[in-house]
Parts: sequence; C-alpha cells; structure tokens
Amino acid sequence: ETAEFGKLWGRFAEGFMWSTATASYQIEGAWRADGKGISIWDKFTHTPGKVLNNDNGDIACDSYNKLEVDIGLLKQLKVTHYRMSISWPRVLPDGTINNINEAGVDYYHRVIDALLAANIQPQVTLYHWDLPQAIEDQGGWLSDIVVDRFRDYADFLFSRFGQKVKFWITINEPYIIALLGYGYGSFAPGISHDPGSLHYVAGHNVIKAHAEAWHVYNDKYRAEQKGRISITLNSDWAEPRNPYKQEDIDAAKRYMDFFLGWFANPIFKGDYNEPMKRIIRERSLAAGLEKSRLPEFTPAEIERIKGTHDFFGLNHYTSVLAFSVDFGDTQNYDADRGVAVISDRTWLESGSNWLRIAPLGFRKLLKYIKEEYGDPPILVTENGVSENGPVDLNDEHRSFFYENYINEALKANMTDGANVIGYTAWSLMDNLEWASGYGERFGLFYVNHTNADRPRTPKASVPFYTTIVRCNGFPDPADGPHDCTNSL
Ligand code: PNW
Repeated sequence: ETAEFGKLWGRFAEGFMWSTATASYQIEGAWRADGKGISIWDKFTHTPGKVLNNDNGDIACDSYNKLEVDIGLLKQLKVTHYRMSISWPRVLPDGTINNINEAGVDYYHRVIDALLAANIQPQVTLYHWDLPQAIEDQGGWLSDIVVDRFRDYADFLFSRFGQKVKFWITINEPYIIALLGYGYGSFAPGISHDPGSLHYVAGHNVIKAHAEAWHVYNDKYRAEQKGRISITLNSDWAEPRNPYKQEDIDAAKRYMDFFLGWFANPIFKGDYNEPMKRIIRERSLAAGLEKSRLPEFTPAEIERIKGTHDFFGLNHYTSVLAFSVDFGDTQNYDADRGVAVISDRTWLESGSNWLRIAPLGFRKLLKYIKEEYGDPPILVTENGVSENGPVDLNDEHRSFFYENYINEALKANMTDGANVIGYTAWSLMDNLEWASGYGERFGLFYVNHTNADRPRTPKASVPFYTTIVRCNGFPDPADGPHDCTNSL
C-alpha cells in the first residue's frame, strides 16, 4: 500500500473529536483547599524518596485557581473537546457519599460550565489515580470494598454532572494502577509483594469497579442523559525482535496479551484471555502455590463485565521489540509474561526512558484493536511525547511526534478501516509527571514551576497542533490552496 510510504494526505470524518488532556492530581494543586480529602498520591509524594526531587502536587500548575487562564489555552488550541479528571477526594473527602464536599463539586461545575461556554465539550475521567486515602486504608484496590465505593461515587457524579457531561471515562489505565501501584510499587500506594500476586488482585477489582459504574450509567442515566461511557486502556505496540523467529513472534503476542489483553479481554470479549489464565496457573502451581495468582471471575461476573463499553478508550505512546526470556520460577508479572524488550536504535528518544518515537506502531495497534476487539469506535484518549533538561520552547520533536503519530492514525482510519473517532494530545501543559516529578515535560504549553504564578507559555508545537486540529487532519495541498500546511 502506497500509504505506508511517507505521508498520507486526507482528513478525518466530520465530527472527529480533537482534544487535549490533563489529570486532576497532575495540575490542580490546592491539595488541602476547601475541604478536599487526602489522596494516595498526596501521601505518596510526601513520603521522602518516592518521587524524583521529592516533587509533589501541593500546588502543581495551580489550575484550581487558574480556570480562566486554562480555558484560554484550550481556546488558543481550537480543540473541540477537553479531557480532564475529577479528584475523588475533592468531592468525597472520605471516599463515601456520606460526606459530600460541596465546595469541590462547585469547582468542577465552574470548570465544566466554562468549557461549555467556550463551546468545548468535556470528556471526564472519574478516576485518574488519586484514590481517597480513606479507601486505601480499607485495602484500596486490593479489597472489593472499593467496587461498591466506586459505584456510589460514579452514581454521584452522573447525578450531579450528567446533564452537562456527555463523555465519561470510568478509569484511566488499569494496567498502571495495578502493576505500578500494587506490583512494582513505583506509583502510589507503593505496594510490592512476593510472590507477586497483588497486581492481579488490584486489576481484578479495577475491572469490576469499571463494570459497575458502566451499569449504573446504563441502567439509571443513559436514557435521559444520552452520553457515552467507557474505560481507557493503555498499551504499547510489540513487534517481534526478529520477525523471522517464531519464538520472538510468540513473545510479541504474549506481550500484547499481558498488556492490552489483560483488561480488554474481560471487557470486550468476556473473561481473561486463555494464555494469561494458563501461564499464570501453571507457573503458580509449579511453584507450590495452591491456586493461580490470577483471580477467577465467576460465570455471572464474566457476563456482567462483558460489553461494558461504548467505545475503546486508548492511551498510546511507544513501541517495543519483544523476545522470549525464561525467568525460572520467579513469581511476578514479568516472569509470568516471559518477555523482555528492547528499542530499535533508530527510534528517536524522548524525555522519558520508556518512550521512544515509533509512529508506525500506533497504526498497527489501531488495526490490531479493530481486528481483535470487534471493530469498536476508538477514542484516542492520550498520545504525546516528553522532554527533560533545559527548557527549550522550540520543541521540534513534539511537532515531529504529532505529525507522524496523527498521520499513522489517519492511515489506520482511511487505509485499514479502524474506526478512530477522536484524538487527544497528552498534555495541555507541563505538569507533575507522577514519580518522575516536574522535570519530565509532556505539555504543549510550558509551565514554569519555579515561578509562584505558574505562568503558561506556548511551545512551538502549539500552533503546529492547532493547524492539524483546525484542518481536521492533512488536506492534500494539490487539491487547491489552503492554509493547512505545517512546515517543520
Ligand atoms: C500515562 N510508564 O501514564 C498517564 O495517563 C498520564 O497521567 C501520564 O502523565 C502520561 O501517560 C505520560 O506518562 C503513564 O512508565 C505513566 O510506562 C507511566 C508509564 C506509562 C504511562
């Protein structure tokens, strides 16, 4: 196909959703303002040694106090949508609906009202990692108490904001919540355990909580509010290190089954995938454990979880080259998967050690989702690139990244027939990059975190992305004169 070589000219369908994203803990600050409760990230960042430079989100981008400024940035970008998240402990300080913080609720009404007044549609994530500490104290994602609490929280948000919000995302990246939060322990709440089984327990409860929230919306609110609700899954694309070696081909497939498939299978097909069930059971029993470290869904749970999606929310950043490794009888996620990865040295680097620029993998992943999960509408809820080190507002690598990744999404759409319905740039502005702190910057706008005013300054990628948004893709210059040609 000619479209694989170089750039494909063309536009996305009319009504394509152009967005940019943030998350509450990464931008809001105001960590103790107006009755907000403590989250697991408040506690984690205040524990010395957990975050690079001991950075924290106490003030962050101070977005809690900069609503009008941030709306101005979104207007400048000409996006049609904005993906934001609600801080659970800001509206429900102890995590339960027994104690509602109306000041927090009012804040989100002001944000949403300001967006709507600017003709920007909110895409609201219920949970982008800032779990109320009070719920963590009852076991957090390791206890099924959280399933009921999350259902109540979701019900509460739909009742308060559902007249205004037509796009809901239940949970952002269950993979990171489970594996980094309760497996490696590198993210809040920082739990790691041997033998490694807790990440599977956490993932299990995340899936159940998502399904309950989807059902509440479906049963109680959909008819009247007429919105759409789904989950956002993140995934790399894995390519075999040597495409002529069956062992590497199998390793790449296993990487996908253990990453995207871990969560996509129960939600889009029903139950965990067979390779995960078989491999984790066999390895657990061989190590003398009584049962598999991967929990089982009952037949009733499988049915209740299956189909709880209105679209496929996807966060994607990078690709890897996979090959098979035998980790012996070590009992953890990596050993279960039996895969190690490397990067191709021709893929440009970014400010994050896990992120190399490999646009073609985005197209392959979108096609894979179409083929594997029943051709769902795909909403790209995050895609972007970082830098670190000295500030340079001339971020050519970011424009390069967006031009190439968005063009691969266009190829997936026009050439491969993947039903891509929207695209979201991560991130609107430089913010707290979790355990990496403020030094790793994904923003279209630079934020000076050493200045008390937290001023925002557009990087060169702002007009670049805006042109793609305004032109709805890449119209062919040969079709007549237009002002859609970005030049690098
Ligand atoms: C996503 N990793 O997280 C999140 O949804 C964002 O909040 C975050 O800022 C963004 O991607 C950039 O990292 C990830 O270590 C965090 O592989 C870490 C990883 C991947 C995604």
